Amino acid sequence: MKAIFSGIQPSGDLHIGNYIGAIQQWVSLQNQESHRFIFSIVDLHAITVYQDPEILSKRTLEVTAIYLASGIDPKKSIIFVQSDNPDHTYCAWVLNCVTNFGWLTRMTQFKDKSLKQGRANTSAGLFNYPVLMAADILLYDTDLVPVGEDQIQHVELTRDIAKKFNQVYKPIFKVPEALIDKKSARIMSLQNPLSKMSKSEVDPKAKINLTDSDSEIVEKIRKAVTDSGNEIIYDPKAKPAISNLLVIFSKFSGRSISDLQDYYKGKKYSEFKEDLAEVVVENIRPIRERYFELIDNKDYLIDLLKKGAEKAFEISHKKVLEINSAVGLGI
Ligand code: AQP
Repeated sequence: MKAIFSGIQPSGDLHIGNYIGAIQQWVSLQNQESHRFIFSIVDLHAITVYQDPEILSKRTLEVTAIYLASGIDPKKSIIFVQSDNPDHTYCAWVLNCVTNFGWLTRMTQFKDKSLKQGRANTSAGLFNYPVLMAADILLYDTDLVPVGEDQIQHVELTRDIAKKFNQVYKPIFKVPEALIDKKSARIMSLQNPLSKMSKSEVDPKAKINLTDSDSEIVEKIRKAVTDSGNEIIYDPKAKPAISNLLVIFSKFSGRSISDLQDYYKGKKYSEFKEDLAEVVVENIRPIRERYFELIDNKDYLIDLLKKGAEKAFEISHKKVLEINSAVGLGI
């Protein structure tokens, strides 16, 4: 049975970039009966940057409710909170010991985030975070990791770590691959199409959250920046803003980008944006409505997460015993 693992940090409100780049892919994969699906809420990753403790645990439940509201089915997938399974940090420590320091210094996400925060505010956890991600993936004999483009480098590092461990000790880790939908792997900010749509973005107009109301969505799309000229064509270099909106339109409508380009030939940006807003509103509304039902039912969510953590531990602990035996840990 092939295994698919992925996760999202409860570090802010989830947006349509997280949905299109990750969750939408997970939902479409989920019907393959030959696969095992494991989706985590990776709270230990979130604390690599300071999180308000009360808000963090609330957000963990919110992300769980978003997974379910978006169509992740707990009967088909294991859903659990990363910190509920101690095997992740244990395995991360062992993997740290086979990870070259130089590999981590090359991680672009670390470089970007530490530059933004300033070195003095940058934690060692942020530096080591890709090793914890490698542990998340390798503990479950994962074959495929469906992620957005910003995570490809971390999956590549996971492959390097697995190969190094297998070579130094015993070949116990499966070497996973990233699963990427190239066009939708990087949804950009609605206010700056050269920068990624991000949870930590401070300008609320730059991102559409999965819990935004209909009117908020319409307003954000109306105010989204466009490019010079008036043609609606997909050309990320010359027309980054319109290209981004075309990808979002395509992902929510199921229409191809070339079909959209043909349809909007000679039409105005305003008409295109109006139709885009309608499509996004129609797709987000059922997710938001289901989310608000679920988030009111905390006991159900907590129970589901506890059961998920037990199932995850059952799998991961077998791998921990293999690690111990390969490395010679314990007696
Ligand atoms: N803009 C995006 N376009 C496509 N995919 C995206 N993902 C994130 N942003 C986009 C994908 O969503 C999953 C969850 O990511 P994460 O929670 O591990 O953190 P991240 O990639 O750092 O996401 P954010 O939203 O940018 O959060 P902050 O601001 O907290 O750093 C991953 O599969 C990611 O690729």
